[in-house]
Amino acid sequence: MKTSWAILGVALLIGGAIYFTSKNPPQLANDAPANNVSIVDGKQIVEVDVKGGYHPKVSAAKAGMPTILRFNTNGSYDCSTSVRIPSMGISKTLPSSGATDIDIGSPQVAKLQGVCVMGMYSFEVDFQG
Ligand SMILES: [Cu+2]
Repeated sequence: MKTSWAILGVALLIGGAIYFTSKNPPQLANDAPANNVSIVDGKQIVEVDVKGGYHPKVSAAKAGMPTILRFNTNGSYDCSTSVRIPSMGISKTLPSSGATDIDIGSPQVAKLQGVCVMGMYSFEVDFQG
């Protein structure tokens, strides 16, 4: 009797381990909210990778906080390196590799839209209250 309970317990442990492992397959990480916003010295830094478009396409940030947009390029030679944020009158040509910071002040609640010079690639920073 004691042995069968022990076997059942082990079976449950293994089953549970398989269940929880299968609930979190690695590919789900791509669907998780982007973790690309950090706060350094009271400023929030929103990092956007630039290469054949903008990644992540949507970032979530805090409204009313001094904000820096940081564009990271790495062997990027396509038109996404010519980035524009029309609502702020920002137009910037990024180096093919490096980090380019743009201070955008403390935006209020808004969805900030950025596009490449041709308008084919876009990204959004969602400033939330
Ligand atoms: Cu383009």
